[in-house]
Amino acid sequence: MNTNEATMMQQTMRWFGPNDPVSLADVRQAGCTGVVTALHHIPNGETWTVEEIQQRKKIIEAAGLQWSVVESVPVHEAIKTQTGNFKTYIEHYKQSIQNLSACGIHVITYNFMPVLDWTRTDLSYTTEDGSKALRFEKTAFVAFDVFMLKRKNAKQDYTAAEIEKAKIKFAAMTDAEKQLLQRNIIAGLPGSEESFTLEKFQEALDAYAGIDASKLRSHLIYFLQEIIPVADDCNVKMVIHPDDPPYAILGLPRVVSTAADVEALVKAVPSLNNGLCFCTGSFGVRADNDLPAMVQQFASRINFIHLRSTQRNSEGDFFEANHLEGDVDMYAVVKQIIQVMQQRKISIPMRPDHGHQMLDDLNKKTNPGYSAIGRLRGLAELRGLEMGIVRNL
Ligand code: DNO
Repeated sequence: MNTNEATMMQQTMRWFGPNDPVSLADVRQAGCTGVVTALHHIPNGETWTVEEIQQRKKIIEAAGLQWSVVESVPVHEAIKTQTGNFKTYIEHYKQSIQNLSACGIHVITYNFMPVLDWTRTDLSYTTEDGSKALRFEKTAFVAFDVFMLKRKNAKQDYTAAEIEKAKIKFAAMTDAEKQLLQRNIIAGLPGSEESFTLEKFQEALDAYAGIDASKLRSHLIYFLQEIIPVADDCNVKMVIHPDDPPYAILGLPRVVSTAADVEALVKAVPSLNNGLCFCTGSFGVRADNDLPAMVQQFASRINFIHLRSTQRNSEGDFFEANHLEGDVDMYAVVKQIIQVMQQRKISIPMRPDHGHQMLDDLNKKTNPGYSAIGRLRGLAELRGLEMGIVRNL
């Protein structure tokens, strides 16, 4: 083996646990050595016990894999709004960090997006080659917000032209289409921590009345000031996942969308265990995010990587493109990551984030974005790209 190869990214895939239609054996055959998973059955806010963690770890190791990264230990909504029992939930969170560390798991992903995790309007958008991708269509989103949810003041967030387009779209939609759109937006995509009915959803949004971006940021910083010292003590790297999409939606603030956002967190809590999950698909939706420059800027804190591309248009829509296509300059990003790994003399875990539904995936029930073959294609292409760059250095 070339010595440079030792610094290639660790290949992993997300696995949703024993009920995932993609098995651990599949993940292994895809070329992975690690998995990224979470104890999705533990209610949000409760402590992950050593017993539960060990039980899951054994299953993974019995399949010849390693539990490389936790994605995610959810942050309870009360912590984001600083209401109710939020201090108790923070104590539970600290205990979960300690327990994971005691079990030998040292990278923990989380996010701080209010109410909704990642958001799309269409989960089976047919691309030009017939494979299916996830898509965010601005007009559909505006139609949901203004005409279905009927959120107060929603109209202020859009231009008159956007509202007019949404009105026309909404009028042409069948009831089934409306229901599907609602489900896609609020019923929770895989890995999301919450799922809602329309009424409950409005209540969840209302909890953020009076919480603007600067307040939400201060709540995140408070949370970091509490948990990062614990992570320092037990050698755990906390990595925050960026907002997806990386801007405010539905009147909710979002504070992990740009380099300046991440910089503010780093300044407030400088420990290197206050780290970043570098997700190219999320950050890449904004044309003003310079991804290779961000890898360089946060070189010392990127401890988990999601590689994915999106294709934007001028209407504010985007769809998830093939991994080496779309708006993300994957060559430049991977090259920069390799440099970081060589400087730090470490291998950083990476997962191909999402994949199209293609070939046999099209006839199977798959978790949206988490098909076996689509991700296998992504992983294979990324691995080849990486090896080509490494061997050329
Ligand atoms: C989507 C994912 C998100 C992400 C969480 C991290 O595929 O990237 O669900 O895992 O936001 O906390």
